[in-house]
Amino acid sequence: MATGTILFDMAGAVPADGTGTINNPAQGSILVSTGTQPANGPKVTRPVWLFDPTTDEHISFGSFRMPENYASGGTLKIIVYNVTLQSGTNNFVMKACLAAITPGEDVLAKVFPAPDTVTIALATTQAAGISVAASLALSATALNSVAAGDDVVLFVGRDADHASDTGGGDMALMDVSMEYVTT
Ligand SMILES: [Ca+2]
Ligand SMILES: [Ca+2]
Repeated sequence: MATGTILFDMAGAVPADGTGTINNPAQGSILVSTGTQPANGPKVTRPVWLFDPTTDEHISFGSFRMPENYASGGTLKIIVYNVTLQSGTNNFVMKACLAAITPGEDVLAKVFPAPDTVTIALATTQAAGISVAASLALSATALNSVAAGDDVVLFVGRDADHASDTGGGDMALMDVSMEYVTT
């Protein structure tokens, strides 16, 4: 047993298509550093996803095949930042879960189980653009009985209308990976 890690490509994420109920997309954006670049190098430039403060928004990573050495678990390791200056003490609330399809199972009508949430505490009057790391150990329900070799889609969203999601302005998602227990 060891810890396996799956890295998700931020540029490869897919926004929700806006159909149905609260199936709203986050906005993809390219963040360019305002700092002074080195004489012989570029500006730090990266893809991020921006999540609204009041309306739930979502992206999906997928699909990927669960590694053959997957045994159990699934803990998301996340880094976000606040796009705007915060007023007082605030949190972001994120939500996530997997849809796992075992070969032989119907693909077209697949649905996600109930997602899990994680509350991400920000510093008091946190300045804009400060990165915060968070961790979400997905429950058995949110893991959707995933097994080695399954096809998997991971969704990540901001639970913007959650009572604890008091953070002002957009939440920017920078990084997502998933750790699991190997065979
Ligand atoms: Ca919600
Ligand atoms: Ca909110």
